[in-house]
Amino acid sequence: MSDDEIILSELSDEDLVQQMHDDLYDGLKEEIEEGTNILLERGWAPYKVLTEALVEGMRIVGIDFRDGILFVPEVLLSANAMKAGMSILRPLLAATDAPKQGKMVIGTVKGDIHDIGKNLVGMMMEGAGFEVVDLGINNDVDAYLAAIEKEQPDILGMSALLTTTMPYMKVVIDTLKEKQIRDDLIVLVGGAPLNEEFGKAVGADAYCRDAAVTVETAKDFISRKHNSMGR
Ligand code: B1M
Repeated sequence: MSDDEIILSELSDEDLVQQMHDDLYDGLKEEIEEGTNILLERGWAPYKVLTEALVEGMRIVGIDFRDGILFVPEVLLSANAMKAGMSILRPLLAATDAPKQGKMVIGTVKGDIHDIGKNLVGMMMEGAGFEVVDLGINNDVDAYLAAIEKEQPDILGMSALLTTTMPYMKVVIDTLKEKQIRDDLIVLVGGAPLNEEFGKAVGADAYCRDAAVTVETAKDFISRKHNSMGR
């Protein structure tokens, strides 16, 4: 061991989180796993580890990716490290006594391979008591239609991270309208380049800024659906 090697377990919480941002930046999977476990052992709530150590770290990666300081291969390593941390948190976030809420099919749209945000939404929805069917990335309209037919979900979730792929959400929603099944579903959309106006323009029920908002929005729509059925 070299003299300057950092022992993660000896760092204060604040320094450890800072170090995890650096390790995520450097794509160090094992260090991210270790840091995640240390914070959990110190009594941090899984959601706090997720948002403060992992999501914040990825936000910093995003800035340097945008500015041409980091490139795709490096960001892929960061994404892998992030996913390793998320897989430790997933069972903890999913372990819930929450009453069963409903079913959601979610997938990233055609042409888009970003899946971290979508996975996070899926994890949080499971934690809130929803059954989640994850279609993965790069879904064309037929993939969504087949899943809706097979799974009969209450909610369709779509994710897009690129300005070039987000218009595809309208293609999917317009097809649902053509097939006269649009009103059978609660359609929620999300992803960094979207906003509320875009959500309305494509005909979604709501744009969800992040995973926590998605959970609240989904619960709200499900309870409204149940109330209107009860009338
Ligand atoms: Co890409 N990428 N990327 N990328 N990447 C962005 C999105 C970008 C903003 C980076 C930048 O320039 N600043 C930029 C898009 C620019 C634009 O369109 N305006 C970009 C680009 C350009 C590209 C490529 C074109 C680069 C290239 O090849 N030259 C390429 C495209 C590939 C493709 O999809 N066809 C590409 C590739 C990649 C990697 C493969 C290297 C990797 C993805 C790995 C993976 O996902 N497995 C990657 C990454 C990691 C990023 C950034 C850095 C981080 C995204 C992320 O995971 N964020 C990203 C920068 C950024 O977003 N600022 C960037 C963390 C995650 C927790 O947040 O995904 O926003 P987010 O999800 C949030 C909310 O948005 C919301 O909730 C989530 C959790 O709170 N949400 C939903 C998301 N989906 C939802 C669905 C819902 C509800 C809420 O449904 C109901």
